Amino acid sequence: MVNYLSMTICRFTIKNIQKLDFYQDIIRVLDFFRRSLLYNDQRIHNHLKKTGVNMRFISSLSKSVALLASIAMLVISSLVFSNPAEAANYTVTMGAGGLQFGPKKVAVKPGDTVTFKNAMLPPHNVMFNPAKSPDPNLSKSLSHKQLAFRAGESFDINIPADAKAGDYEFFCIPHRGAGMVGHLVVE
Ligand SMILES: [Cu+2]
Repeated sequence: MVNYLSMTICRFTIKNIQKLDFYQDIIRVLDFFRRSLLYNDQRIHNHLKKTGVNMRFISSLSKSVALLASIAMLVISSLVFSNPAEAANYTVTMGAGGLQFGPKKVAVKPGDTVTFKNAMLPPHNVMFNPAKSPDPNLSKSLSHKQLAFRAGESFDINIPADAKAGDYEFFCIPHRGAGMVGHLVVE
């Protein structure tokens, strides 16, 4: 019963924290640990059946360790959930080697910030295209219509925590015709 419970907790926890790359290694180690315990438990069980030798104390020891392992995983997973991944900051150059954004595509997560910085051939701005986005309202609110004229001038665009995932296309008003178009992909 204890064993079944701990295995269920393990499986549930692993499923839930697998998304977070940073903890992949810990999960792998703990999962290996869990598997070896499961294997060990099976072996002890088979041995018990064959020989009739009372090895229950070893079996229960293995169960206790398995339970400890699951508790450790629960602690780790609760740490993960109470400390969400830190927000990242990305930079997109406006006028990167011509009338274009560099990079043309930036992948972000909700809560991240993108700094748009002037380089060549200003002025530039960033307008999101509501027709080419998963959320037209967010597209409008993300837009920075004010033109940046000065060399090195920059502005930040914050991705709200509840941003809908998908590909948001943006462009620079003065240079849209020249192909100054970019993509913000919210993951
Ligand atoms: Cu421009």
